[in-house]
Amino acid sequence: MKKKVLGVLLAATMAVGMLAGCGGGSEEPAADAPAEEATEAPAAEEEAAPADDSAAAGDTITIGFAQVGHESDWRTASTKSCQDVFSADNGYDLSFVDCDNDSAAQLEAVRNFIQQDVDYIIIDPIVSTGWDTVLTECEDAGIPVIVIDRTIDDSDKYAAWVGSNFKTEGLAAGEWLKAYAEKKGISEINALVISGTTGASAQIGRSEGFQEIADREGWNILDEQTGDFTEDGGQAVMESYCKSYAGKFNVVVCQNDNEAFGAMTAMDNAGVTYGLDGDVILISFDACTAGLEKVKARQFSADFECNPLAAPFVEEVIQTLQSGGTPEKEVYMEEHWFALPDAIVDFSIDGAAQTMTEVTDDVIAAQY
Ligand code: GYE
Repeated sequence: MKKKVLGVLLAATMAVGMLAGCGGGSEEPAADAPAEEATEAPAAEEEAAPADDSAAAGDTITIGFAQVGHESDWRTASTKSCQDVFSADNGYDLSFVDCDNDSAAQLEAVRNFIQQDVDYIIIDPIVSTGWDTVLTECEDAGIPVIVIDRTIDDSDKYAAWVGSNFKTEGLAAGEWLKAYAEKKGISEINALVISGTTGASAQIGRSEGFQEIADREGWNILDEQTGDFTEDGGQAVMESYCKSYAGKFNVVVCQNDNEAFGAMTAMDNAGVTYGLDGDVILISFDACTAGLEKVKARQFSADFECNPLAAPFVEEVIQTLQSGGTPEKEVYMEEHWFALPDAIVDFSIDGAAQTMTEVTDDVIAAQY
């Protein structure tokens, strides 16, 4: 019953989402996702079928989830989403492993799940390569793998992926910056980038997207160093940037909110002003609750969302597999771009006009 209602709701919100674009952190596919994927997945009818589905027969579905770690607010929300959806009450037995950003530990976790002979394995790949061997082992063991969030780029031996379009996020940040700088009469961009975990598809996509616009516009990217998606990492990199590039930069791009919190501390300590009323334009990604609070406080100039609430879509994939169906191979989450009215500007991505969302107390309260 619960699943049927959820499915119908998701199908309805997706149809609306495709037309409306922005809505504030809803579980919808990206506006740029192929329409086929958006309308077909998840399929409410398929999951409603009683069939010989083991959950319907009262059997618990066992799942192993190899999570990246606990490095950020985004990660906390992602973990909670999975634990809420794959709960005992919902008919699941979830083995959760926090891999603490260690790729070797993540491969070991997956191999342990194979040993345990779980029904499904969920992987959020810390880095995008090095997966084919262990995915072949999963395939040989007959255990379907669902990839969540970050992508696997050197193997296609998984049933489905549910996540965000990271390159689009980077392009959005770049196109927004172009439009905002024009509005403010800023003609020269000297940017410092604090990137995420090197080799993570979230890092690769955001870097590529932003770089593409920087190259097109002839911006100066002074440096790009990793803050590993953590607050401490962001602070350490920004401290060194404040020394090496004192007085030479007017844009800081942090690839997640937590890095941006750390960068704020470093800039405060160095006497650098930032945000809507400061000298430095501060751009962030994720747009979790605490990030949006910084937008509201005029400290982040804009925040580019990555929606961590993918677990209901993963459940749809699992229910489709349970009933013998074939899930969509790629399911995209919808992204929203957040700012205050002073920084809401018109921009397009590859010709598609974007709508920005104004950060209000209600928007913050609805976020994760
Ligand atoms: O942006 C960051 C987290 O993979 C999209 O990982 C995710 C990223 C997210 O640590 O906060």
